[in-house]
Amino acid sequence: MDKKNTTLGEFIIENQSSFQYSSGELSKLINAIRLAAKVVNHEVNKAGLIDILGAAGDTNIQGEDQQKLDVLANDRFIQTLKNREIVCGIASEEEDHFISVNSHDEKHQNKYVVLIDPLDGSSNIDVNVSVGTIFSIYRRVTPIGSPVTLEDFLQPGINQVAAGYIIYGTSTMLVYTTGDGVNGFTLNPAIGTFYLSHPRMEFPETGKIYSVNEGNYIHFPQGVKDYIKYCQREEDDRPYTSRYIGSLVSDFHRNMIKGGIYIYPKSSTASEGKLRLLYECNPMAFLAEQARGKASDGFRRIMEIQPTELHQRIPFFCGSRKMVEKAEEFMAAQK
Ligand code: P6P
Repeated sequence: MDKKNTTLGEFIIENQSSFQYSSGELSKLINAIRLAAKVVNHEVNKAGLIDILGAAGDTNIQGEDQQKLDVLANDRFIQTLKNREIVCGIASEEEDHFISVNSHDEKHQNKYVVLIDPLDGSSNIDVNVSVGTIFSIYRRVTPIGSPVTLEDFLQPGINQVAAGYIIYGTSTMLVYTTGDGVNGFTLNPAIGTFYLSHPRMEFPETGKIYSVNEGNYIHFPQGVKDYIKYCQREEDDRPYTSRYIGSLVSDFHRNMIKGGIYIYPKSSTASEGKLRLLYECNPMAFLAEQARGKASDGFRRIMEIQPTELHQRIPFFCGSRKMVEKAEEFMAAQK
């Protein structure tokens, strides 16, 4: 059932049967994320009015200033997921280590782990630019009945059972996949209900938008420099348009609707790029592929990369399939 104006709750129930092997726990998990999204949306929308703007004074494991709102978003999502007793483990981009959720599940019977970037793009909060939450869900790989381990989190992206994002923009949307296409739901804040507004979202096969922080141009690999110059050349359907919001979820969302490519490459100042494989690249890659787009590190399919640590970074090329393939050609040809 993908008729517009279906509520997210109805959609989850109608599509329950398509969740492979799910006994309803995955549905409960998506519902928990829906609830946390509404709470965080409320806080994001009034951030300018109460004292939750500005830095929280702490720094996260990445050494980045933690904005108060991303600390709040982190706490809300973790608490909501813990309370629903559906997951056995949670890893957050804002936390040094994973959290074993055994408060009531003393027999460790829950089978899902969730990885979350609670508020991506949080440096944009104080300037009122859209930010997002990114989530990624796996089935645990260690035996049910035993405490969750790091191995349960260090899985390749192809093992994801669900992934999605919430974008807190001109409207608040929840966009997610369980492996059967990508669907977008828009929140009606007056009644707190998400409605199916963008059924079966797909990247156009190609596009005319490229999203990269060109301020780092001199530090980029030659292949990325050559691709940027290709985008800017006056020939065929080019020059393309440069659009870079500085918020992955927002750039990804616009490019999925209009067609485009997002690139965060490695550079002489960031040897593996900036984005995290587990918290940002794998979930966005799952969505991209489910929306007939593509996601690589410039050479390898993102979802086939075997993670080695929770917070590892990876170069990221993602968007319309033909644009990613063209960028990969320049990466392969670079000296
Ligand atoms: P830069 C936000 O911090 C983020 O992780 C992505 O959401 C965004 O695309 C990127 O970093 C922006 O990084 O270095 O261009 O400011």
